[in-house]
Amino acid sequence: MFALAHVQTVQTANLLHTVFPRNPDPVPFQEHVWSGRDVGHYRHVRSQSGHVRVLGRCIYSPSPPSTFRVYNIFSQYFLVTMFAFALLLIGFVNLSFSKTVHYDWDITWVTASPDGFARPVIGINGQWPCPQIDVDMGDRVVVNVYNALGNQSTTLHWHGIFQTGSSTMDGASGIGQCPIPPGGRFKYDFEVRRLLFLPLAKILTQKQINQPGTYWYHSHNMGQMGDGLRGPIVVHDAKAPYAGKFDEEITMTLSDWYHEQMPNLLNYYESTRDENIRGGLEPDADSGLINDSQNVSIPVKPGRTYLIHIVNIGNFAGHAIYFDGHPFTAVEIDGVYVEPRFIGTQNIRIATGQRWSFLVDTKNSTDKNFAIFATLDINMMFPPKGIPPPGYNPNITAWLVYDDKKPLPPPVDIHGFDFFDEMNLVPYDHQPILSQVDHQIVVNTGFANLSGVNR
Ligand SMILES: [Cu+2]
Repeated sequence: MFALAHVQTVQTANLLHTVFPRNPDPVPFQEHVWSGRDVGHYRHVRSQSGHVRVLGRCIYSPSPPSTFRVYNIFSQYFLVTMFAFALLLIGFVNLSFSKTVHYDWDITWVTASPDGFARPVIGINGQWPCPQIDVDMGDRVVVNVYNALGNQSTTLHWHGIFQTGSSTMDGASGIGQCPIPPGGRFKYDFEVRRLLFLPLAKILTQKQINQPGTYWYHSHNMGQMGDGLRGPIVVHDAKAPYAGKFDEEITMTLSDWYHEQMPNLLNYYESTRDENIRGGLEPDADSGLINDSQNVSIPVKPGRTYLIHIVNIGNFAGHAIYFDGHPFTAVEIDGVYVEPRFIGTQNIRIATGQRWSFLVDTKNSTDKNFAIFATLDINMMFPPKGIPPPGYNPNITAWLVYDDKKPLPPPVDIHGFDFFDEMNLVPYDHQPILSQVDHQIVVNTGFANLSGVNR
């Protein structure tokens, strides 16, 4: 320990001498010949330049008489040295526990038919749905992107990740970065933290993720997330309040889905055609998806507790979701731990971009499989009455499958929802709601019809 401290001390002192050459006393310590009984005692010392250094302490002693190094414990050098040593130590500890999660991603067109209608979708390395990113707290994420689309530029945005101090990695096209042109490359390399003192945090934490919970990534260019370029991110935390209380993890995605490609839909949405035909409403989704598919089987084992992450990776419509016979206990929402909250038989509403994590206990027997029911928010999609056109199916079914040889039962009929109110969730750290407002600024927003187009 001391040997390391000494080495580091010398380096730091030299560095300081270089940076602050006008310091009247650049020599931090001196060689003195002291007797052994002085070890640990405070003494006056005089530096080589003759400057008196008040009290010093001998902290190193081979058998006397010998040469000691005397530190002035009040010296700026000593304090800086100890501080640098602490940073070095913390940095070393951090490095030994964190890792870099590295991806090489070619963004490519893929043909897929998640609801039975085949269309080009945007995938990664020739695969679609896009892969989930799994990282642990303290990890650094490096994603080398190559735009192999040929006909569209692209970016990747990491939804919910704060990108504090790394806004150029945020992926918002035209805001944080230029879009990556076809044939272009971009290296995303980001750190996530809630610490306030950034330069210090940077030294202390290297490039770390310390936002735990559920997130997702998506293209932030040309509406491409609606063409498939999106996937979940889960930041695992060994110190989560629910750590040790679950056996396995499952991630589920929810999405609205469109048969037309996004550039066409965006042109339509921002045209007088849409205004004339539908009063400027957003284009209708053709269907809804669970896990970028429909009628998916999610295998589960009996007598287990699952941590289930649910992400709405869609474009516009919110979802309602219900697991038959399997009540949820909410433990995280949008990357914030909450006091475990038993939702019971109430329904969950998930807005676009929103994330929840639930603990769900499975049944003790494998006698039966259970339906999962999700539906697009038709109130939002078909205002003002929330009545879809005849034949429109906003519903999606999946199953918790205990035994794949047993039948997959149809979902129960639901004629109305009893939604759980998220305002009843309590943050795990009990951070109080801001209450006293000193000054209020009211900003009204609304739609306007400009040149015959809803804006
Ligand atoms: Cu987003």
